[in-house]
Amino acid sequence: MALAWTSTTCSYSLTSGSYILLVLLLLGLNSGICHGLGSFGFDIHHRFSDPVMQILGFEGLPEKRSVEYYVAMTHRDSIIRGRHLAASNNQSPAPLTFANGNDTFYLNNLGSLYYANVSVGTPSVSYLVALDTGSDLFWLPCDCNNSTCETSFQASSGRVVNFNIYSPNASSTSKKVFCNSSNLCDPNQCPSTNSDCAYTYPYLSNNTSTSGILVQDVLHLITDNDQSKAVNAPITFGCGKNETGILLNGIAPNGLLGLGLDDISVPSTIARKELGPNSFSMCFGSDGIGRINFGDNGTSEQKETPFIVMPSSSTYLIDITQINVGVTVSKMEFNAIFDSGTSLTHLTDPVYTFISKTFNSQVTDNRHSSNSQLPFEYCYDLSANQTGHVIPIINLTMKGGDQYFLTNSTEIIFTAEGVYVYCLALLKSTDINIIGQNFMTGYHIVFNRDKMVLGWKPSNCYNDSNATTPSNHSLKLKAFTCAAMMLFVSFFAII
Ligand SMILES: *[C@@H]1O[C@H](CO)[C@@H](O)[C@H](O)[C@H]1NC(C)=O
Ligand SMILES: *[C@@H]1O[C@H](CO)[C@@H](O)[C@H](O)[C@H]1NC(C)=O
Ligand SMILES: *[C@@H]1O[C@H](CO)[C@@H](O)[C@H](O)[C@H]1NC(C)=O
Ligand SMILES: *[C@@H]1O[C@H](CO)[C@@H](O)[C@H](O)[C@H]1NC(C)=O
Ligand SMILES: *[C@@H]1O[C@H](CO)[C@@H](O)[C@H](O)[C@H]1NC(C)=O
Ligand SMILES: *[C@@H]1O[C@H](CO)[C@@H](O)[C@H](O)[C@H]1NC(C)=O
Ligand SMILES: *[C@@H]1O[C@H](CO)[C@@H](O)[C@H](O)[C@H]1NC(C)=O
Ligand SMILES: *[C@@H]1O[C@H](CO)[C@@H](O)[C@H](O)[C@H]1NC(C)=O
Ligand SMILES: *[C@@H]1O[C@H](CO)[C@@H](O)[C@H](O)[C@H]1NC(C)=O
Ligand SMILES: *[C@@H]1O[C@H](CO)[C@@H](O)[C@H](O)[C@H]1NC(C)=O
Ligand SMILES: *[C@@H]1O[C@H](CO)[C@@H](O)[C@H](O)[C@H]1NC(C)=O
Ligand SMILES: CC(=O)N[C@H]1CO[C@H](CO)[C@@H](O)[C@@H]1O
Repeated sequence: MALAWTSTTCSYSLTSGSYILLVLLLLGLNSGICHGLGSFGFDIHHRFSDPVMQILGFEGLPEKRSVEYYVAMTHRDSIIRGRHLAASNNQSPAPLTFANGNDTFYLNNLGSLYYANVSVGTPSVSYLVALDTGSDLFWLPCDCNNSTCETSFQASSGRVVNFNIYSPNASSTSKKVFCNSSNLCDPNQCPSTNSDCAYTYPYLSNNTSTSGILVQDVLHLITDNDQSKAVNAPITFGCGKNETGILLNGIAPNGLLGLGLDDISVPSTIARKELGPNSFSMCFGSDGIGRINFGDNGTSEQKETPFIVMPSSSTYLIDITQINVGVTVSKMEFNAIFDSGTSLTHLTDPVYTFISKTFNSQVTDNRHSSNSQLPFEYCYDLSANQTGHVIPIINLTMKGGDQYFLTNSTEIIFTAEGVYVYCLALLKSTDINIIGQNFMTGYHIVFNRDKMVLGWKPSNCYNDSNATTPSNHSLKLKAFTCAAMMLFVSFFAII
């Protein structure tokens, strides 16, 4: 990897600025969905990342998985495109994707989320939006300046990346949305039927919301086949004039695309326009590159589990019936939300304690002596010459019996004390269970809204032959070498 830096001892190659940015609970709170779901969050501080990078001399170097890395990736796009697969099956009509491409990008310093480059309006303007299966509204920063939305992002190298800001006035295809036309419109701000639809859309993270007016404009899509035929989908979305909370802290700074079940979401709109089957897929590659396709219902080889239908909930809720941690099996039934807008997995007790204690009992490395600054409870020391770590395989059995194997149950972290640890990348929740994006790595995941099933299949997002598959042993060896990825914990202040 050209961007890697090798330490003088050459034990590891380090990629800088790979933040594990915690707790991005971008779950829609709208329409009473989340009654009874308290908000929760974690103490996150910014102070580590920069000192760590200064000490190690990373300042000025490009960061893997940073915006700069992403920009570099787009320049190398032709190389990546050359390796693309044909769509997963020869579906007719062809699946759709964003006009700027079906690549999605894992950006660590923008909240450890997957982003896509979408284009909207006439003339078409591009936005780097976070993809969130845990909420419904698509919104863009709109007619705002840096007092109420983020207009730029500063990489730790100092380079400033400016974002595009949407303006209905600047797009000839923008249309007004009237205040009686959506249940998202605030009835108190509807003096006449001619008025704009004012909305406020809150997220589960504390004091985090977007507000503004709903507008309609075209989202530029293309068919994901050889023809790349343009399809302009009229979409109702939020002209987000005022963002608050974590949305002003580097999470989804250039807009967010909700992929939930509600009518307002982009997949729902595409399905209503009969532009394709009512299903979409996301692939989460372990190299940080993914894919998104609308109208993809997967393949017959994929494993599946039904979505749990809850009135008033538009999230992708599934039922887990059994957990295997290495040699230990436990029948425990619980629901969890599949949420690409939350970077880490959060589970409540007794599941959290079962997984972590059982994991701990089967790990042979020394538990890292308690350090309140680590985000995870169970961390283990890695000695400088250690070439791998052996961890128990974790499998979740979904309703219906299919197993979901966790390809990324641990994260390697470089601590403030300057040592390496690996941690079970799981957080304890007090209210809801969320399968976050870290547990989706290595899968092509299908959100089939027609059949109301979740489908999954191991994939590296380039082709399926090199996909991650579990070994037959109950223990999995995760080797890390000079080329391995080292993650720095960075705690990010939530105001
Ligand atoms: C969120 O709000 C709750 C209740 O006010 C508080 O206990 C918690 O610390 C807050 N979390 C964050 C990250 O600010
Ligand atoms: C999308 O990905 C597929 C394979 O996954 C590839 O064949 C196609 O060229 C890509 N399309 C675009 C527009 O990037
Ligand atoms: C998004 O795609 C457009 C068109 O390919 C490109 O000009 C733009 O730079 C991309 N945006 C980012 C943030 O890379
Ligand atoms: C930001 O926009 C607001 C409202 O449009 C305006 O009052 C304020 O002066 C602007 N601030 C800057 C720094 O441009
Ligand atoms: C916002 O923009 C104004 C004018 O460009 C600048 O003076 C100010 O420092 C910016 N504020 C922030 C918080 O970036
Ligand atoms: C958009 O155009 C309308 C009508 O011409 C005008 O009233 C409004 O101030 C404009 N908005 C912006 C943000 O320029
Ligand atoms: C932005 O929204 C927040 C929360 O709804 C509100 O407190 C604040 O006054 C709004 N700011 C502006 C400039 O409208
Ligand atoms: C996808 O949809 C097509 C047509 O609607 C159907 O024939 C096929 O069986 C579906 N595949 C899966 C995996 O659901
Ligand atoms: C690692 O190095 C230490 C001392 O530097 C040594 O005691 C230990 O045996 C080595 N471990 C392995 C697995 O080589
Ligand atoms: C875990 O799940 C995978 C994929 O379904 C399966 O092949 C493997 O046998 C399972 N391993 C255990 C220990 O249950
Ligand atoms: C798949 O793995 C093989 C062996 O590791 C490697 O040679 C090949 O380049 C990989 N193919 C892709 C597309 O990554
Ligand atoms: C972020 C992260 O740790 N990704 C890892 C997920 O697992 C794959 C395969 O085990 C690794 O290659 C990634 O580095």
